[in-house]
Amino acid sequence: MDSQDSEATLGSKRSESQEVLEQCSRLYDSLTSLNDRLGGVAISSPTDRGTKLPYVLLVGNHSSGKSSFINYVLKRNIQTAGVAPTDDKFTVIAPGAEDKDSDGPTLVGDPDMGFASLRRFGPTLIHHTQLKQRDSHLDFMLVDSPGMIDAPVNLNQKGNNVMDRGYDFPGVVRWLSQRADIVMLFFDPDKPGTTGETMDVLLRCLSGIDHKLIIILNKADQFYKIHDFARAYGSLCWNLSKVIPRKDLPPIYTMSLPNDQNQTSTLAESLRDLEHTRDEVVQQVMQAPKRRIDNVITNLFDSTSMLILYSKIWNDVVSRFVREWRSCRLQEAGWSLVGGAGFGGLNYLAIDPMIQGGVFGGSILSVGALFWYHQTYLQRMQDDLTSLEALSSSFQRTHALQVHDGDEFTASLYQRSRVSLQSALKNEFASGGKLPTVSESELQRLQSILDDEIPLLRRLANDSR
Ligand SMILES: Nc1nc2c(ncn2[C@@H]2O[C@H](COP(=O)(O)OP(=O)(O)OP(=O)(O)O)[C@@H](O)[C@H]2O)c(=O)[nH]1
Ligand SMILES: [Mg+2]
Repeated sequence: MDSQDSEATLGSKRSESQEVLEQCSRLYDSLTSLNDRLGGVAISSPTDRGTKLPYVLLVGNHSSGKSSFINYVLKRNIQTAGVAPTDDKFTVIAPGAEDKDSDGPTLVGDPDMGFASLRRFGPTLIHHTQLKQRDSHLDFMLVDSPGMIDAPVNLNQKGNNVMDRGYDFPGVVRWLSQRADIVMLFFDPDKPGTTGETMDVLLRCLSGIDHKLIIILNKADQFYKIHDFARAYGSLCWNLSKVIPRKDLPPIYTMSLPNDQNQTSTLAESLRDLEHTRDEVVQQVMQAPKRRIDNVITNLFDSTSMLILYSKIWNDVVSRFVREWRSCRLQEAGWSLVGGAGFGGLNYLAIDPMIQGGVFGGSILSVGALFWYHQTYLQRMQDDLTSLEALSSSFQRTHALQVHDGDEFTASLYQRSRVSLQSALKNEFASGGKLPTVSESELQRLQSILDDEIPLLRRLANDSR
């Protein structure tokens, strides 16, 4: 194949990938009106659907080699590397026509970049972010982060670590890792998972994203004896196993970056092996744009599944409430009818007007009292139906098969959604308006996105590689 042919094939593959991404975006948009009807919190808003370009996030201990890795991949000295804690900023390194540095407010203020919703973490964070545009061969971004330090973790009442850095560092890492296409977690021989902040971040921020996690034990050239390596590796596995509760840990890449000290190791022969691993890691990082397609499709699958689960529980709660509400209103109408008929009968029989008045007043009072009683009862019913225990019963009723089969994905969707579902239902009840529900045809439409359209998109995405 000559170069023109290969360029044409590459171009057509790119446009196929673009088509898959656009189709995902259209399908996602089609979910938003239903999401809005159900309180707007089941899936993330379309204005916060991630960055325009794919990106790789680097997190880990200070001095573990994050910035050096970026310089190595980009073959340029972009980030400052040093032995003491060096970076105190989140740096987005993006490809651009020319070299240009911008500050945090510029980065966050640019709606095209996709970092706008970082604003919620406050001005201190914004002033600890920056953008470096560099003329590079990459078609994705790299996000360098401040190294984690061994300060005691300081939690506020909501459980957020706010005081050490002046902003919620784990919250920011969670925000960035949820939207990232690859998350690289760096450790080094000195601190193989023993830094308090690293464990805190791992535990609270990186759970559920292990599919895009690349764990790296860097600076392996610093092991002078095989025992040192065994001890550090064992300690890292042990620490990780506490926060990634799976039988099969994600792979750990042991590598080293070119460095003045490389040659001093007595394990110098093994360094060639470490170089292979380093190349393998770089290869993985280069896959970020392809991972973006997978992540976008996975996100669409996840959001559609979430909306189906949300809708089914929502319908269950609303229908139970509406049933009770109808029965109350029927009873009130029945009593009004009986009162009206009694009054009419007395009137027809020309009974003493005093008695008629008494019957009329009595029936109005009793219907009023019944109405008041029902309102209190319905209010209690709303509280009961939206308690977490009742929502759990609704979940078990509406997803009996999945619960029976021990479907962990559905269980995790429920775990993630129950608190937001609870507050959305409470708000809806409090608004006092007509309670919305999801029709059978809307549910079928969602199911067909899961069963037909997403598998098709996955096939298209595979073909475009
Ligand atoms: N021996 C050795 N040194 C390395 C390796 N990778 C990085 N270094 C050195 O380790 C020091 C810290 O590297 P950085 O890249 O600044 O580490 P960092 O993770 O960005 O650190 P912070 O920005 O403080 O979080 C520098 O002096 C690097 O030259 C490696 O594989 N082997
Ligand atoms: Mg750094």
